Order: sequence, then C-alpha cells, then structure tokens
Amino acid sequence: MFQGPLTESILQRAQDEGKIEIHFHDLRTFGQGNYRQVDDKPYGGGAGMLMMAEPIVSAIEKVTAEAQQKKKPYRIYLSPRGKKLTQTRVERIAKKYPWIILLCGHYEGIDQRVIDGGWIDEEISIGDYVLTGGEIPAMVLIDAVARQIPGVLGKDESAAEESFSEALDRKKEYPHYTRPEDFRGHKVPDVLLSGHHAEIEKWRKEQLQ
Ligand code: 21W
Repeated sequence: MFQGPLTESILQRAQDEGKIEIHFHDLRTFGQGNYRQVDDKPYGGGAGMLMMAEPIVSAIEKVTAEAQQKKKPYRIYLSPRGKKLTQTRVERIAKKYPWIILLCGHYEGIDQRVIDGGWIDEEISIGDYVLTGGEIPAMVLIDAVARQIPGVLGKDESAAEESFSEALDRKKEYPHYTRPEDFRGHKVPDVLLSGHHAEIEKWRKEQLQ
C-alpha cells in the first residue's frame, strides 16, 4: 500500500536523486513459529489483537544494526495515543534526525512494553480521527518530513513554501486564480490584473483566513 503515494512525482524524484531513502520491513519476517505470528490476544481480555513485543523489538534491533551510520535512528511509533503531528514537529524531525524508523501500528495496537522498555523515542498521531492502522499516518509523516529536506522540492515549489511560512501566517492562505479571466461568469478580482504589486500584497493579506 506504500507504493502508490511514495512513488508519486516529488517523492519518487527525491528517491531517484538520492535525497531520501525509504526502506520497508515486513514485521512478519520477525514473527514467531511456523505461522510467523506477530499478534496475540490482550491480557485482561477485550476485543481485537495486539502486536507482540518480540517481533517489533527484533525488527527495530535488526534495522538499527544493519544501517551503516554512526547516528542512532529516531524511532517513531504512529499511534492514535501519540502527540499530534504539527508543522513545528515536522520541521524539528526533518532538521534533527537524518534517519528515522517508523513503526506502523496495526490491530488494536502494540504491547506497551515496547514503549516502556525504551525502544520507541516518540509516539505520534496525525489527528483526532480513527483510521485502520498506522500506514497512512506513516506516509503523511514521510511526505511532510521529506519536503523539508534541501533539494527535495524544486525551486518554484520551495519559493512558494517560503512565502507561505515567512511572509504569511503559516496557517493561512489567500485565494488563487489562473486563466481564464472569466470562468463561466466568475471573474478574477480586478486587483490581481492591475499589476500594482503593493495593492496585490495588501489584498492578499486581507484575504488570509
Ligand atoms: C485506531 C488502532 C484505534 C487502535 C481501547 C481499546 C496511528 C492513527 C493510527 C487504530 C485504535 C494515527 C480501543 C490518527 C489513527 C492508528 C489504528 C483503538 C479502540 N480503545 N493518527 N481499543 N488516527 N490507527 N481502538 O487512527 O494506528 S497514527
């Protein structure tokens, strides 16, 4: 399910140019027994299954040991219980951690001892709504972090980003128009056709919402 979004133009180009690398590790490889079991019933009862500690910790240890880097990976568990992902957090991760491991939760979640035992550095949620697993949140995080890495965005794209975060409040956006000037009776605001840059700037600031 990662192949669609992560091979989309910008992220594919970034990988082709060696600006980012994305590796996938199937937890089942680290599963136990003939059935490569990775899930089990929760102690205390309740609906659903949990991801077992051993396959997760084995996977984290193997991936950590394999990579040829001095730096430790920053280990993030995508969890509905996590801290909310914000642009500030995205920028901090992009700046501080050249190598991240993303653990996607599945079923009802993971054995708490993976977290309490120190194998996870941070739990992150992408928002207050319920999804089926951590895969889409992982892709959201990859996309948001990747575009912060120098050279991942093209010149035009990063210029747009600059005006978005610096000149304007980061939460806000103004309306955009492109050709034609008249679309089925809906006109482009006159000021945008005027060529008065100061007026256009003023109008855009007024339109922020
Ligand atoms: C959703 C797993 C709900 C477990 C107590 C016992 C990762 C996610 C996820 C999921 C539950 C993120 C319950 C925003 C998300 C994720 C799957 C809990 C009820 N309560 N960010 N059982 N939203 N979701 N199930 O869902 O793994 S980051």
